Amino acid sequence: MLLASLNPAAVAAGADLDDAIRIDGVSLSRSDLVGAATSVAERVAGAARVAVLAWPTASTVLALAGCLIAGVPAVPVPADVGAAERRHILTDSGAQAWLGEQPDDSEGLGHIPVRLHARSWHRYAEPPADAPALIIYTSGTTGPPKGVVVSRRAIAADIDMLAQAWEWTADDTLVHGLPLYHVHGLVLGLLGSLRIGNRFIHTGKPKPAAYAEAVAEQGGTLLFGVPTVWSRIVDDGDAARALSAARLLVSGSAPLPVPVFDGLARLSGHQPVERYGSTESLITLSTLAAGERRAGWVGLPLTGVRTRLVDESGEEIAHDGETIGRLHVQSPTLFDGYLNRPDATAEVLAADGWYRTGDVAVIDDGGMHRIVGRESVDLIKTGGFRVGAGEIETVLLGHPGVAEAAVIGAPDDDLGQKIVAFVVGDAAPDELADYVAQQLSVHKRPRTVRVVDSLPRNAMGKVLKKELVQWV
Ligand code: MCA
Ligand code: AMP
Repeated sequence: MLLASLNPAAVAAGADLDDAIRIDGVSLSRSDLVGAATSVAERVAGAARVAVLAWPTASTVLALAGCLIAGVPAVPVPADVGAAERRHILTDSGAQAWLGEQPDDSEGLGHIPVRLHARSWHRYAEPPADAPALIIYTSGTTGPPKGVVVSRRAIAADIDMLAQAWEWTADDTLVHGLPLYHVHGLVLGLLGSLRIGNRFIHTGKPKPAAYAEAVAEQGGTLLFGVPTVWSRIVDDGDAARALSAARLLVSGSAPLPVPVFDGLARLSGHQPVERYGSTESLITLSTLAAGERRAGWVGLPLTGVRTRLVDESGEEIAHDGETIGRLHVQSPTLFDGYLNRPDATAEVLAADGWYRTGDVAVIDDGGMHRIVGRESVDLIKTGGFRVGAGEIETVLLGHPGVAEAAVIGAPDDDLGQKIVAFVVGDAAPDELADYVAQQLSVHKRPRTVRVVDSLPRNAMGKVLKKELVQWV
């Protein structure tokens, strides 16, 4: 079973757990989860796909678990989604209804409520392992986000590989406050907990004090965060010291700066485990609970994963810890393709099963990987969110006060990269940031908008983005 801890027979026979999930002030025992999520499953069974507006609530947990029980692919929609992106996700995914939380504007879709106190003890057969579980929307360098089709098999394999690497067991209490619409918070945090059977605490937002409290007062042992979260915890000092009682601190989704790694080690006594992956591949590399953790390096291939580095002509590159190449991955956790986009799928997923990650890396002779950067400057990682420069530029160009637009990710101590937009036109900078927040999502808004007389371009008219980074 994908959600192994929710096995109705085992739960009925006594394998219950009080407080299996704590989220948004609500506690759900394992039998609450089985009963209420199965009731959701009864209401969605037979649907082709449903949208779940992924606020961090018990309703979202039950909606997602119910879909997985019924074998209905769920489309997690960012809680802070704006109008244009919401429309795109619904149209592209063909979602038939909103399940659970509802947006202000439902875009004409029906609503299936999730009832926290409803119970069903119907037994569903486990859907086939190859069936799609989730369609997760993620940004490319250009165009609107693509729907990544993730199978049940991929999710189960990834969680099992990580459980081995991190010595993650039902005795852990996992804590995080990350969004439930991306791999990190949803697949690893929530579904991982429902598979392994550990307690799961969602802190609402990933605030330093909330992580500290979850460890000190609720027995948190295994903590997940993006580098921005760890950086804020180190800056807090007291919060970092409070994590000494935890078992394992795990960082991922973006590069963890060496000073943050060192700060955590100094203040909490724990060197963080780093792991690397993507929506398309799930998590494929990690340092080990029982192995070396090296600042700036993201670890070894998980069991069943193969990696290679290639140069521009596709030739394999030596694993000498120095020579930089394009990182390709083969893994049982790879996605099934981008929904409705065989062209885009073929660009990154070769017929021989190698996934082109778009990242450049080095591998040392012990198999340890260091991510050096991305092939494209147009894919931005801000606070751990992946954002395409192109999608923001398209929205900005749709504003009547903008004639030209170029977006970059500028280095930022807090967010890793911050979104900076350069525009030619007469719109007010604040208005443009709000406009992007309303159309795409709040987390995709430019943190800085600069109105300029002209954009630097080469002889072909292409914007020189590296020069714009220098301007910042
Ligand atoms: C500001 N706000 C606005 C506006 N400006 N609201 C509307 N319109 C505006 N123009 C408000 C927000 O609503 C929010 O309010 C507040 O300002 C703070 O903004 P926000 O951007 O949310 O906060 P932040 O503190 O900058 O966020 C940092 C963060 C966040 C919490 C670390 O970036 C985060 O959650 N990152 C996690 C990303 C993640 O999970 N990535 C995994 C991808 P209020 O606070 O009141 O709500 S999966 C992946 O990468 C792979 C698989 C992997 O390897 O894991
Ligand atoms: P996403 O599609 O949001 O899952 O983003 C995937 C991308 O995040 C990867 O291709 C990397 O560029 C980046 N990433 C994830 N984990 C790490 C990490 N530990 N170190 C550096 N970059 C990372």
